[in-house]
Amino acid sequence: MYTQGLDQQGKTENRRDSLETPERLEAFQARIDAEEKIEAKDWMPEAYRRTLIRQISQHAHSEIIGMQPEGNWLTRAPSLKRKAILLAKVQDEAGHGLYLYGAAETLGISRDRMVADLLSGKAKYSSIFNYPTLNWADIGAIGWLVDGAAIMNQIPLCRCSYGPYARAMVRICKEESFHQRQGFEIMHVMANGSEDQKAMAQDALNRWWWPSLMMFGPSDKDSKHSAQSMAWKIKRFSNDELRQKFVDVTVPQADFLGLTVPDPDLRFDETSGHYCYGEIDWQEFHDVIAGNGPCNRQRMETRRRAQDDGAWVREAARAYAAKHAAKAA
Ligand code: FAQ
Repeated sequence: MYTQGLDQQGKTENRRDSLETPERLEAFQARIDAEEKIEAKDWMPEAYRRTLIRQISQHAHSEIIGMQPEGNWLTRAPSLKRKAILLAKVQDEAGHGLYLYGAAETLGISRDRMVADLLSGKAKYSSIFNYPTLNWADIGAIGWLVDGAAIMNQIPLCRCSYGPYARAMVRICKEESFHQRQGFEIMHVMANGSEDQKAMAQDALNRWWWPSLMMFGPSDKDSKHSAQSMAWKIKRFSNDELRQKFVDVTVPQADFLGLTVPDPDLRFDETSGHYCYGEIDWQEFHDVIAGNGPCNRQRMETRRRAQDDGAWVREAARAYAAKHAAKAA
């Protein structure tokens, strides 16, 4: 019996060895339980492969779409130094997208297919990048909160059971740490600046706090993929566990900055040693994921335009490759 796999062009091909017998599934789970890394050419259940393609490609798309909110401030950064740092950060995000597309390609899906799925709206990207960057402090808030949340979620992914994804995450996390520090430093400067600058920093925190908590995904009771992804050690912690870690780390940082977290229900619970926080607006989360956030349409239009504008580059690269292949033949 054969099942279908995706080849490099996104077409299907027969895979002789993909019969999912109970013995094979058991042996696969035993490797996972023994903390062995699964590599691209190893046998894996189809659902494991599909879960990874879904998560890694969504992650890659997030990095690429995630260049837009900060890219919005490249021409308006307040100094040459700030501009140079922001340029480097936005370029890092492009690099992360490319490593991640590369990691997903090892699972047998082509980059063209992933990009087509993003542009058609079939594939998701992180909800956070559908919010606007209205003032310079938003660049600080993105680094501090968005990259901070990304690190909290991504450090455990360095131990993901799938080798190519885990290895890509090691470098990505190092770069995200620099991003988080530069964002916190922007917030620190603004929070200690003039009254107007402090008000901008507070305004940015007010707008980015709740969307940052939403980055961790639905609460555990509503997370449809978590149980299986944790059994496969793709995810090491649940969405709520990571969200709680983020809140516990970030609230003292806001205190240090002299800023107020916009949550009247926030309080430290001595017994558990954790911060208790208010209810997330899950309706807003679902609206944004459904395409109705403040900037969804703009983000997709910009991405489609970039794809169209780059068509000549892809065409030239193909012609160049064909010319060299012909010469070599
Ligand atoms: N936005 O069952 P779960 C960054 C979807 S990179 C949109 O809990 P799962 C760097 C989820 O896909 C940020 N959709 O799913 C940067 C699923 O939909 P599906 C991205 C979301 O996969 C910084 C459904 O809801 N990071 O920030 C969101 O087990 C600054 C059910 O959810 C990653 O992608 C959301 N927030 O857990 C760049 C990390 N949350 O596919 C530029 C890797 C959930 O069934 C500037 N990904 N959904 O239609 C993960 O760790 C996981 O995929 C989760 C979701 C935790 C995001």
